[in-house]
Amino acid sequence: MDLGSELTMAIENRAFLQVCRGEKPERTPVWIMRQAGRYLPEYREVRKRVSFEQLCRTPELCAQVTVQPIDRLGVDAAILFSDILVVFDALGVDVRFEPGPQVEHPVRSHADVARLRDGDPDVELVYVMDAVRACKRALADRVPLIGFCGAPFTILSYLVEGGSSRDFEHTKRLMYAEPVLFGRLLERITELLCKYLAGQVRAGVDAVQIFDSWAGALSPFDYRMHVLPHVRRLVSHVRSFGVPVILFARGNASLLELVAGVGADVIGVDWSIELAHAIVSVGDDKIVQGNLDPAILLGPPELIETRARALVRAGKCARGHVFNLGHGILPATDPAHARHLVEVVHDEGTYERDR
Ligand code: 1CP
Repeated sequence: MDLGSELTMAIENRAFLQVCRGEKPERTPVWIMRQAGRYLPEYREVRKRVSFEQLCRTPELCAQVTVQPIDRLGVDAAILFSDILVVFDALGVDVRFEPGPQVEHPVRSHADVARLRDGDPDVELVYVMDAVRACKRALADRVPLIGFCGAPFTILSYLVEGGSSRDFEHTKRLMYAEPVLFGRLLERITELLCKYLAGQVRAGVDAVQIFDSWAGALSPFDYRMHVLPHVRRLVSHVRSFGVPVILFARGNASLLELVAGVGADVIGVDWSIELAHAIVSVGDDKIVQGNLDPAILLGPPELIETRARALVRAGKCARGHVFNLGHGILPATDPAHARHLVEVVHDEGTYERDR
């Protein structure tokens, strides 16, 4: 079933989808991880009126903040405003953002796993599907819409730790001391994520990014043995619907080779490695996304320009390059600097120069 290619034909700015599909675009496309968020005054304005949780559950407001960076920065793709942890609603797990996530009852035992609900994401997360539809209406085919979820391990780590973690003690204890339970929990989460992303595709997203934000907590051996098979299943499930999949595993560049073997259309690269080296690791037949250090946007415009131009040129050694930061934009960033970045990437990345 190929829902993707036909539905996305109408989109005006096709550069992002062209690169994801291995075609040559007119110019290097750029979007910014966490582009809708706290660095934008218009986002903070919305957040004065509603909590983060309410915002995620109000489709019209999600659409409003999803479009904000398109208007202000001129990026080539929108990303659905939501959070990776909303899937806890389908598992019957309460999470609050204060502002970091806090899970009321972390899941650490057989009994905890048995208590998880088996909710249908089309029902329990219908507000996300409605938000996708609202975003598509609000975008009116100007740019493609990226849907997303957390990768199985990253979601598991929040469930088990109960929030953010430095050393992932509870998660790793479960993995080493109770590998069968760990595997069963990852399987449950993967099952849910497959259905959840299928729902997002049906609702209209044009591409999907899977965030494995905490993959870097694992050694390559453990990532390959315990986690990779689940990621592979999720990626191939979503690709079967015909939409491109970006896989972004953060925090350990030595995982890149493994990640490249999963079969995602685009490999996200964090800022800890030179893009040129990342391209060697994954192979120059692969499409990459990344990887400017978000903190560079705190520097002066001339520095942003020099670094961005160099990165666009480095990206031309890959089969395709989606320009992005190597992690989320920092809340202290001046939006004018983010806009400057987009303009520089578009200027340097125009393919006319190469002819
Ligand atoms: O307004 C606020 O105070 C809430 C801050 C906030 C925002 C703006 C959170 C809480 N989540 C989000 C939105 C969000 N989260 C988006 C959509 C916006 C966009 O990209 O434009 C996306 C894609 C995410 C994804 C997300 N949430 C990740 C993966 C990306 C990454 O940064 O690695 C993770 C790990 C989360 C968990 C989360 N949600 C919120 C916070 C503060 C965190 C991180 C906490 C931690 O460090 O563990």
